[in-house]
Amino acid sequence: MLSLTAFILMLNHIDAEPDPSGFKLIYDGTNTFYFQIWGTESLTDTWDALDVESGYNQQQTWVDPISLTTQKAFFYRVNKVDIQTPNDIDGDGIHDLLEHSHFFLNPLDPTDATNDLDGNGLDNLQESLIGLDITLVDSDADGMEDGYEVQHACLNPQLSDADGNPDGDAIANLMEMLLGSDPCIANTGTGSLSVVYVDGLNGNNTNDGSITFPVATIQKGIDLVSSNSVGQVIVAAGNYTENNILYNGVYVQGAGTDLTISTGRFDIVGVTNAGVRAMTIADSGGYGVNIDQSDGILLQPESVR
Ligand SMILES: [Ca+2]
Ligand SMILES: [Ca+2]
Ligand SMILES: [Ca+2]
Ligand SMILES: [Ca+2]
Repeated sequence: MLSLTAFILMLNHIDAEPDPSGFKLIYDGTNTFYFQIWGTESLTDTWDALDVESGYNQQQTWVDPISLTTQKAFFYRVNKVDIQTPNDIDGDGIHDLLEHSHFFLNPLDPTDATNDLDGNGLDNLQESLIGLDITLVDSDADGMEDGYEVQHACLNPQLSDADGNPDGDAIANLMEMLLGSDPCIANTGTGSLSVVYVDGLNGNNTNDGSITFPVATIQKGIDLVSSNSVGQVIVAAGNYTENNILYNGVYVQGAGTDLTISTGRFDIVGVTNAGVRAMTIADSGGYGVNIDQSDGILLQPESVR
């Protein structure tokens, strides 16, 4: 004998009617609540989670995908849940509303919490607990992936901190990532990683390139870093009209758009892991940057014109 019973909990209004394609629940939606639908074949059994439905201020219909003809006695229960305090029907740690709003998550499947949808090294549960976007490799779009930022406690995956320097060693966070050094531990001495300062106005190419005694041209800065191995050339605001040749592992960083302006050319040929950023590269009559047969090149001038 077929017996269908709808249990109505905390709902203002609900209709239940048989439907050839399955048992149908019709209820009044609301913007401030969502609904969990549970079912069981026997009131002495545990309730099984059947679905999560969002509210809306209109009549909602939910149809059980199991057809009536194959259904034995069945009982339904609808729970109304405040969207401000969502539950977690599958108990995987990711709340129902987040799962319901992303088609690739299933509020009834606890295994999707351990997937890493965007492949950034953090699984979906870790991202949801931190409040990161589980669809974005780099939630704050600062060039450093979420997983990298979480692994380094001095970085903030929800704040654009590529230019920050929490270890106070003169190498900005993004540069540390690209150079393979730890952004949270100051690089002491020159070692294999060096920083050379360039100041077109106050520098002199006979200087050592320290912050106190900067060199005058970008190329001199590149040459000094390259002679040491890898590192960063920090170029002060000003106009630079030289042509430059970039080498492996050297990153040139200006003071920002329209502050550091290069009207010379950057030749990046046969180079691995190098870059130019935070400066304006103006057209010097042909092209500002020539990249050829190179790999891992970061080119992030604010404007190339
Ligand atoms: Ca969940
Ligand atoms: Ca992820
Ligand atoms: Ca980031
Ligand atoms: Ca640093």
